[in-house]
Amino acid sequence: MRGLDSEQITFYKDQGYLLVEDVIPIEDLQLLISELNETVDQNARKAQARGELSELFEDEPFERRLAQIVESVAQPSETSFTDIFFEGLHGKLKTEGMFAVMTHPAILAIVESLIGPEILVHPQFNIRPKLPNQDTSVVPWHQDLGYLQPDASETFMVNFWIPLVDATVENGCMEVIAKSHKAPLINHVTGLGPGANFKGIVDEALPEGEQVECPVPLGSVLLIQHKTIHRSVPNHSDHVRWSLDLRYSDPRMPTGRDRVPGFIARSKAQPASVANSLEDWLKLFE
Ligand SMILES: O=C(O)CCC(=O)C(=O)O
Repeated sequence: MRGLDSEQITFYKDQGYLLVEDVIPIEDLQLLISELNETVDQNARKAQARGELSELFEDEPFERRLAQIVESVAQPSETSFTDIFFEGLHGKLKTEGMFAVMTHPAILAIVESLIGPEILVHPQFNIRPKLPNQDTSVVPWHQDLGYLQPDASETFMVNFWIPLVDATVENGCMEVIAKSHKAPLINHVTGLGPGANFKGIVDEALPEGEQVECPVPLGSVLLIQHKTIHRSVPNHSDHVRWSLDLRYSDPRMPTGRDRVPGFIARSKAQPASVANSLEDWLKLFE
């Protein structure tokens, strides 16, 4: 598997972001997508059994079904990730499909070309269903380091943003401020974003720099760094913008999440430390 070429590495280090096209064959995302489909179905059936949902929308495709279900019972602005429809569909999902994407050889090759052969899958990761016109999934300007302990300041992180449907400006893709990874950590305040539910950077504190919208086709990935200032824009489409955000770092460096383990995905120095399966990963939490 090839990693990044020297031109891509130079761009990423200089600009703080990089779109890499055609990284993951779409069939390699299917296990995760099938698991999510299955969970959407189970949640809908549970809600129906409780009398909270009248229609299951079984014929709707992956990118539309959850939106149709939720819209049939609530205004998008009223929905929250604590609702039954989102159980097992956001945050730190630990499944075979998630493990397969996190350890995908094409992803690890990109990471290795940036930080070498000692690779930790960082404990901070998310799966995100961003529904149409849903305030609480619109993420305001922030640096990922603003969500970590400051001891991770000097850790070089390779942060992947991976869509599970084509991500467009209309359905709420990411936006970055070019070269903002060269800024220090900026003060993050709570209560930002249209749902007032995220920590982030107020407009007055943003550094100057080009604000770049980053549509990402399915199979491609967006890379950023832990100080790159970024946000996601609202979803004005009729479907869910599903995505994952994953981070990778050198296992010898602080993660900024010292109470939660990551797992080693590759190691030349200590091959026996590698988590080779979902079970190996889950054992770290016992
Ligand atoms: O997916 C989104 O909407 C936001 C993702 C994000 O902010 C992140 O990966 O840090």
